[in-house]
Amino acid sequence: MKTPPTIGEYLIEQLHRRGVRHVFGIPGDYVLGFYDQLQRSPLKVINTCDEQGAGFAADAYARVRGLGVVCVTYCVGGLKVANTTAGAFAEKSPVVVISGAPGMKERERNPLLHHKVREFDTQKVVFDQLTVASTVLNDPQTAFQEIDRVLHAALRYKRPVYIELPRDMVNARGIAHHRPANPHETSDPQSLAAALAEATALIRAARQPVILADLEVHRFGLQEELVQLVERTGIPVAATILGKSVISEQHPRYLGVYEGAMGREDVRRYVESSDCVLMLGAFMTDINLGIYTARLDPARSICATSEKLSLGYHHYENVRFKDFVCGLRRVKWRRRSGNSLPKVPAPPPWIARDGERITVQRLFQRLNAFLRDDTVVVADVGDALFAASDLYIHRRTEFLGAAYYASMGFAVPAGIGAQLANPKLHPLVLVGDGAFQMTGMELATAVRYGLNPIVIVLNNHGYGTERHIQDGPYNDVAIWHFHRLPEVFGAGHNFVVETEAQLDDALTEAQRRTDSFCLLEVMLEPLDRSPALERLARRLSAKLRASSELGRQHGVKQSRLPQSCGGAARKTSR
Ligand SMILES: Cc1ncc(C[n+]2csc(CCOP(=O)(O)OP(=O)(O)O)c2C)c(N)n1
Ligand SMILES: [Mg+2]
Repeated sequence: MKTPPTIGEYLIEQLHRRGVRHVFGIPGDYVLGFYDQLQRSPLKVINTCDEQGAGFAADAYARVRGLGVVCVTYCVGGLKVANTTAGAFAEKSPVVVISGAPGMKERERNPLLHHKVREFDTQKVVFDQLTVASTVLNDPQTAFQEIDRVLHAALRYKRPVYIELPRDMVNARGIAHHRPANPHETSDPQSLAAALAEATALIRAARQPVILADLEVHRFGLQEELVQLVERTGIPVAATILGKSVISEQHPRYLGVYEGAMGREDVRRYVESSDCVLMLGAFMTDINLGIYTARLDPARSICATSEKLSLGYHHYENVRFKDFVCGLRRVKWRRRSGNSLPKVPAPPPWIARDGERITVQRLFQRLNAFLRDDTVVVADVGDALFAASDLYIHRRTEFLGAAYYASMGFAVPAGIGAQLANPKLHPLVLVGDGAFQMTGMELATAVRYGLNPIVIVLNNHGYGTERHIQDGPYNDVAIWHFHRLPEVFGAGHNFVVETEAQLDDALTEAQRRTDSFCLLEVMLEPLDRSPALERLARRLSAKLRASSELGRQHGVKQSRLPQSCGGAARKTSR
């Protein structure tokens, strides 16, 4: 009889089968046994500086490759990836969190073992809230089945899962002759047929249908289906900021990013005057809806996601998102010819103006010309993200940003995850000085594993986004000497950019120096901002004023709101 694999070996085998080749994390004594198995496996361990870096990298890896893994020790490591797992949950990214834990034998009589918080299951209880499925592999009889169940849930729902591996179970053997489950869920055929018939009739009868494509089109790998649907029907397509790049932004039927009143006015007018908005995989977050300025009438919308399908006020049960999209694509359409579509404005030609100081707007105009087919743009929270919404992405799936959960610190580690997930991609990381201070040390990880991201630090001396909503000295950050980082990390290149000409030179150099990371520190005025951030800040501060007004009416004392930019923020770093 063939000896069954150990629990750790089976887990590795199943991850590998699902396309995983890298595992991000930091070991600890509760997970060292499993790290030893990883070391002897075809999966490569990527040691980051901090667990949060590993979590963000695994998230980006999952977005690019379909599944990502972060592996940490009990509580001290696990709880550090609670934030990144929350982000992966909120933005639908299938990340497997593997955590070591005290052995089952060690737990008898409830001793106070190191790293324990309250109960042995405290960490599991936390992750129950942040994942779609979780398990503690505490029984060799059920471990393989549990691994199958949890990994299936990650891929089915495109959300994170949690696997706790007690250290005395890593080398325990599971049951013999286990056959990995391969559940294949299908739509209810009648429900699917009825939904497709109704949707087809609605779209055919519509005067000006439009597709609004969002994040799930990307997560479920339906980009090609979307392109075909657009081409066969001739229906124009807009994307949300979360779904940016699900279709090439140079496609002739592409309208641009729709973000209610925050986006381009011609796109807004076109989408909102449509009598049939086909929302595919849409995630109706406040930012996607332009801080609730979007005016989309549910009565005239078809809304399909992995969780629900509604046509106007009709709801259909048991229809898989993928089957609905593929079904629509297969319908025999008469192609509409579009005459008066809003046109994505071509990036203005860029010529450096002599002696002119660089601004956010000019920086992004220049970056438009810098993007290539193999670029993956990774944007951190802050103006890096807002300004990037106006970039023109060439192919599909090359824009990664935490545009809903919006945790700072995403971009530098995510650039690492994206490049390892697909080595053909060259990351262009856009990050504010504040966000860089959170996870920028992961550039050391890029150096260690031979990666070469181009990192643009938007140095506006503080939390610029917040200055435009409500300012005070709490929005200043400590001054860093970014140009010394290559010295600290023992590799990489640094460029200080103060003028338009320096930006040109630095980008040309960065394209040549591909042996390691290139860091461009772009010196900006503290109150400079992109047109997109200007629109957003206006909305957010109005909202903030409205809620403090409400608070005052309820007798809550209002704090003083300093309007100016904090003094220290005006100093430059050199
Ligand atoms: C982890 C985390 N902490 C705090 C915030 C709140 N926040 C949103 S934007 C922002 C400022 C970002 O500063 P920076 O990275 O320098 O970018 P900038 O706004 O200056 O472009 C802060 C603090 C957040 N989104 N995430
Ligand atoms: Mg900043």
